[in-house]
Amino acid sequence: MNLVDLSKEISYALRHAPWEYELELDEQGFVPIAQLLHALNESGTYECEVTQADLEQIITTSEKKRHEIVGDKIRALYGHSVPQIIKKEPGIPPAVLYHGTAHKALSQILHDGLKPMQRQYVHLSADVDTATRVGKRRDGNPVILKIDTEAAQKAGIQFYIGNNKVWVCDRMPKDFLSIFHSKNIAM
Ligand code: HQG
Repeated sequence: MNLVDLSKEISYALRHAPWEYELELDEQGFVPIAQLLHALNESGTYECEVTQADLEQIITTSEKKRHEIVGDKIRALYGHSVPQIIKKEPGIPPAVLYHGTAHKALSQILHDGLKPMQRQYVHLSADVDTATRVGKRRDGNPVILKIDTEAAQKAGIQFYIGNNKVWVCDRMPKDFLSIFHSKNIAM
């Protein structure tokens, strides 16, 4: 069983296209594990039967905690783009969060703030390493933005829990952003 491919397909099903799998997310994004396994095994994509043990192995061995099992249900912890807004649990984040992105997006972000773009929420990282990894998906030497979460909360911005490394919010106005690292600016 290729667990990376399986993890990607589960993220696709639970974040972006549950209807392609005849799944319906509840308001926190959960689906019954049995229904997900049924859909994955019906598709004929996998040579061996996908089992709950495979899902558990993905969660315990992945370097990122993307999915969560609670009782007989599973959900994606962040990254959703489905039209139905997934309710996230509010929380108090660390005083500073980070966001890694491409240099080509920087001027737009410093003008408009961070927007969710294709997803439901803006995704922020708890540490520079995580933000760098996120940013490297788009830029070999990404810009790292620093977010003053205390000032943002004072201005009414609510933060929600993704996982231990990922926090989300609805938007992040430019007032609370500063450049922590850029290839163009030595900080
Ligand atoms: C950028 C992955 C122009 C933003 C990652 C980002 C993360 C703007 C891109 C998670 C903008 C959206 C989410 C604005 C934001 N103007 N560009 N005003 N506001 N952007 O993929 O944060 O591995 O939706 O900087 O690791 O990159 O799949 O968000 O570059 O944790 O589990 O628009 O997804 O997780 O891109 O990544 P994304 P993200 P997984």
